[in-house]
Amino acid sequence: MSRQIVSVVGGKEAAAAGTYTSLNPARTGEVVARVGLADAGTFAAACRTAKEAQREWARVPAPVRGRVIASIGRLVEANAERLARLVTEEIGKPYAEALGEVREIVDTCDFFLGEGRRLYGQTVPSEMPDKNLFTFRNPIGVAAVVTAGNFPVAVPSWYLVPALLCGNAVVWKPAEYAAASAEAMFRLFTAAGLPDGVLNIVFADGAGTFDGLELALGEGTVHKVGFTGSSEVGRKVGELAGRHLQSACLELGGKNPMVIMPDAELDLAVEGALFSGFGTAGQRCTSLGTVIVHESVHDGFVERFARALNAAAIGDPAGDVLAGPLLDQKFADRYEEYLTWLQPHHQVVSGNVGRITKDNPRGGFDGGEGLYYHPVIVDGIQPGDRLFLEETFGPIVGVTSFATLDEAIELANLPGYGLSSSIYTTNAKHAFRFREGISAGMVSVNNSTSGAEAHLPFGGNGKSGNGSRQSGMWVLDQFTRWQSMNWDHSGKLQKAQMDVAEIEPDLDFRLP
Ligand code: UN1
Repeated sequence: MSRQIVSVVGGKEAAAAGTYTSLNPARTGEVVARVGLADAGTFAAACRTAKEAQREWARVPAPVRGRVIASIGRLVEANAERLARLVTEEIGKPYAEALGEVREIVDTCDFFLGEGRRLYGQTVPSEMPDKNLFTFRNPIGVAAVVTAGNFPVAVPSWYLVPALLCGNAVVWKPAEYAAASAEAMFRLFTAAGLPDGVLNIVFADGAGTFDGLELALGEGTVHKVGFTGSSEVGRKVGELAGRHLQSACLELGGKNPMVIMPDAELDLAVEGALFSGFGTAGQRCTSLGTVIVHESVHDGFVERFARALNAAAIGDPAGDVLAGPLLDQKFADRYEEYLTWLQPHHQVVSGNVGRITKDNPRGGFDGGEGLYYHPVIVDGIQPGDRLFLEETFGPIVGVTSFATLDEAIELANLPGYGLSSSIYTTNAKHAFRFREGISAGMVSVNNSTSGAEAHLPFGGNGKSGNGSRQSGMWVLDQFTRWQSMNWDHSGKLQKAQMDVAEIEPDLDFRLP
């Protein structure tokens, strides 16, 4: 039985201007939810409601807000299997990965429930006597958060949890194709006792969201924009926020490189490349883009990588598989376009290409009604190729080779993204040289490009973002603004820089 879901603003269901049908990508005949889509006006109204609610929420002591975050973590944990099953049903993420994704929300809550008792400011010495300096972290106000559906619950929690903990209200616009998962998470959050209007969920299409955001920014009801999605849309969101003198928190695409040194443990590298490239069917922003492998181990690596991929299971995401279907038709269409970037100088070393069907099966699997695609390894990638330079969200990994580490680093940086990266080596010098030279915000050594832990800074540079970081204590700078205070209790006006005592040194002094 499919669900009917609509936006919830200020604790009340909001009117819908259109509908969207969220389908199960493993069986596209199955409707997961019918989603009422709001218009720009509703989005802007939600931001006004959030602004109202935020005042009271900010006055709730931070340790008490931390207790609410603790309750969210408990509720998510108690509903983990149900939520994970829904994620698997709605976006086709293999169940084990979906459970891991749900775990990431709990980890985020575990981190931030304690932050309620910290949110440290500082006491700072003054230049003058009888004067004290302090810093405070103030909530920003309302955060408008727009998220993708490849991580329909974990990545939103990276915004929602710290934003709420810091005393902000949130208007959350999840991806339409992951609406049921988002709505379930919203219910868990509100069950923890958040006052109405502190967290609002608005389902809308891209255009409605953008127009709504523009309206709200104009009305002064949004003070932080969070966006996870493509570099193309991120640019527009960043521009819009910039016009309103705001810096958005942008988490965008990636073309994440994996460098394999001649001293690498090859089997470990193969395992890492397999998960990085094809876990979540290659649809993580941290998914592997290109393997940059040393020429001396190139042939051995490619042969083992192709063998490992051919042995891996692709199929029903409820089962034990490396990958299920693509997230949604929109992603399948885009992926088919990426496949047109294959050139005569490329060698597909993984077998068949394209949609898995009766006429193009993968072993005994014909894909049924699902959006299943053959996972592809392409060797012979060259630096000028689109497949080398652009993000290809989906199950396709390129391979190219290099002679020196400096050349590998140059290749790894060439596409101009800078989210995640990886090097396989047994030599510490290579690992640190790579770390220093790579432009990515995240570096793995002997590990997958994907699968970051939930309490390290997460974010990218270049086309992967504007330098903002999520997760751990670093995200606090997104959801609070520093306020400095000075308090003079000397009873007189002491002027900074001017009324400062000076102790005269004897600068001519020299040792005998
Ligand atoms: C994303 O795809 O937007 O590090 C985030 C990882 C996950 C998050 C990916 N923890 O791969």
